[in-house]
Amino acid sequence: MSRISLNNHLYESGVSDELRHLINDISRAGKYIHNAIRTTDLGLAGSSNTFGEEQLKLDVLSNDIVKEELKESRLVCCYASEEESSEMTELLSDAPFTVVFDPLDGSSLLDCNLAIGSIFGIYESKGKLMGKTPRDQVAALYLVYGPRTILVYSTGKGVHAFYLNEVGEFTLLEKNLTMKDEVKTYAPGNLRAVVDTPSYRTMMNLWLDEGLTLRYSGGMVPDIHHMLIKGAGIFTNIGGSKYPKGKLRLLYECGPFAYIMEQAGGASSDGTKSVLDVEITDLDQRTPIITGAKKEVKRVSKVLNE
Ligand code: AFP
Repeated sequence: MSRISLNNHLYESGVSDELRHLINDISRAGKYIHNAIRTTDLGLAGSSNTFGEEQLKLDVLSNDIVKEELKESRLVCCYASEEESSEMTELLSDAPFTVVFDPLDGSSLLDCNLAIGSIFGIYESKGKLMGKTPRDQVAALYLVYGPRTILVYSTGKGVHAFYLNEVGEFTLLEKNLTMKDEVKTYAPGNLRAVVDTPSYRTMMNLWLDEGLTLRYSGGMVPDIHHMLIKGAGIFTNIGGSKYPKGKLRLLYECGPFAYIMEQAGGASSDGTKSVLDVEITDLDQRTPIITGAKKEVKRVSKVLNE
């Protein structure tokens, strides 16, 4: 039998039992979210998140689903969610992990039926994240909900992808996703910043002149997943006047993806250093991000700093 389940892959990779159980529990949340996307109406919930953004019923439901699984796991001391208040919530004080997550990233793309995702970062620190960096994560994973639902995880031993099969099990799709030092596609986020950030316009013009192909959906999860599957590409979301540090959050979006991208042999940068080395000072903090093929991340950082 050639089928390899997520649980078996974690086990065979020597991941600790506790972390394996937690990742399995998070993957179960992903299955419920997968189902909710297909069955819940797309209306507004009548509430807004920490950032004042209106929440869809699905944003609220996905958040509840994740919280439920984290609680049931009895392995999570504390969590912080992009959909909740700017404080950590304690679940079980002596449990080993802290989980940060964006339960439904890209939900503004839902009504157009584009791919969206969930993002998770796992820390061992019991709730104290201030002063730490995303390099302290012990695992990161994401789920992309597209024509297929795919889960990608890393526990620091490579990056591995699983698809949700017809009987509801995550089954190995590809192990050791690897970034080549090659850039055929670019995914330039927060592009409105070219208006007042001339160096970003310079970078865009370079890509246009070099004949690169645009691959940008507006969903961080599918846009970065595209690069990891193709093993090439560059993704940016950098600052301008509307979002001085770019649009994306360190804890919930950039940190987990930086961990996964660097594990796949790619790079991440906030313009000067790896996103994995950006100090966490606030749960809501944003950071510029340049991530993808190593050499290109270096070149983009240089152009943006000129
Ligand atoms: P929504 O969750 O509001 O749809 O935003 C998605 C997102 O946070 C991220 O997934 C994208 O990479 C980014 O926004 C797109 O940003 P720009 O609109 O600035 O390109």
